[in-house]
Amino acid sequence: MRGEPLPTVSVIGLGYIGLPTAAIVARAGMRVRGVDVSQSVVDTINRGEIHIEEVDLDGLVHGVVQRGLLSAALAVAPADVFVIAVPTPFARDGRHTPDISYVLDAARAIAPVLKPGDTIILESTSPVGTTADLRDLLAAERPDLAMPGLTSGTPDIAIAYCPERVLPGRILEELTNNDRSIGGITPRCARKALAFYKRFVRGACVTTDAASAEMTKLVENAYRDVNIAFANELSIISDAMGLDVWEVIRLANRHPRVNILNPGPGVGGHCIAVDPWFIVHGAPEQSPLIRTARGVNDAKIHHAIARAAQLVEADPHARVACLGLAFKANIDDFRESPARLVAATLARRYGQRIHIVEPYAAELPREFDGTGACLTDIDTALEQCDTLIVLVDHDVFRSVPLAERAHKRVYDTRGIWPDQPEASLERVELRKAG
Ligand code: SAJ
Repeated sequence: MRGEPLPTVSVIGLGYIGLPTAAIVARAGMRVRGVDVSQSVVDTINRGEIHIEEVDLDGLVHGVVQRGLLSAALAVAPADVFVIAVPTPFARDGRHTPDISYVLDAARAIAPVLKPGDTIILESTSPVGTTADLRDLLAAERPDLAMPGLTSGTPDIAIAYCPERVLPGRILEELTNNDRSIGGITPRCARKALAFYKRFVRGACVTTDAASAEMTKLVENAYRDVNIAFANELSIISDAMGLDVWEVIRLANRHPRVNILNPGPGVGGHCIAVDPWFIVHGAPEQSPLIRTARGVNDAKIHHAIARAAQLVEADPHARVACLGLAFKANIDDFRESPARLVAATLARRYGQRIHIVEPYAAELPREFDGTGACLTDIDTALEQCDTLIVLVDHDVFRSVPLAERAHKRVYDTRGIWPDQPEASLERVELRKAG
């Protein structure tokens, strides 16, 4: 394999997964054409710059663009390997139905340039069966090419599913070092895709069939969602009982076979709060636990709003600092963030009393316009605010010493200050919301 000429690669979709993947493939020496529907994304990358925030990605992209290994374009061109990394959002039907139209659009764009020997790999998180749908679409568009699973002879094209499993903030490291599941429409397809990933992945690459690989990706995030739901439900129970959930979890986790995750203000991001629905949609009758976990995690956001509001109303003159808007610690991603939802709700209700601290934001998101809430820094907030609501466990918040917060009223949704004096914490049973 190593002796074979390097394949040319086309990565369709240059977002949080596609761009880092394109850059890492290019770093491994392969010539990569990235394709995106946005002219400004294409122009930015061709200047050697990036349009997303990710640790070390700027230097990597700059380097591979300068060396002529990575370029971006609006149109798909011939290549040996096509990697599809486009979004798979919900349809706008309010029923959490997966929308795979971007995947099928990408397949339609690739179809005219396909030639015998090419490999197509879908990386987008997808409902089970999507890789087969993609194959069927290509078969319809290119009846001249033998597609895998539809011919008794050797197919012209290999098609596989290989999900990413990287953590935002550690994408480059995890793209290289994580193990990968590679699911082929046929075993031969899986082997072709494996040969590609072996060129730049150091983790183990395990081959399987396409549907199992699709399900594996959904299961990983549903597993996490269910476990976070357990922690969030415990926090709501503990609030009702006047207990410190963090103390309960710390003690329970001393059991050798117990490892409870962390409660928070809800589950955010674009994966864990989304992917479980793809399972529920595929098997609605068989997935009560996964569906309920989604409900528990969504309900935790409203619980956090109710508790925070109770604290804000406890002293009508107090200035309140909401610490964090990001969907999790130490990143600048505010999309699908429970922290942002809690802070915006408080801003709408309590206006100028609300001060937002988010070191990763240059300005407040749109929904804060006209509320009177302001963006401030942690030093000013600690000087001026009497009430602190911790919504994100950014390191800069975690490191605030006790002396600077001991006399404040605190609602800590993330448990970052275990030494906060009992008297300063709101640990009362929630009034029944009207
Ligand atoms: N969260 C908690 N309590 C916890 C852990 C997380 O409330 O104990 C919350 C976070 O604050 C955040 C959300 O869950 O709001 C998700 O954060 P995360 O760091 O657990 O995961 P993501 O969404 O950044 O990335 C996940 C990862 N999946 C798993 O860990 C199983 C990542 O490996 C996937 O590649 C990614 O989804 C994806 O793209 O699917």
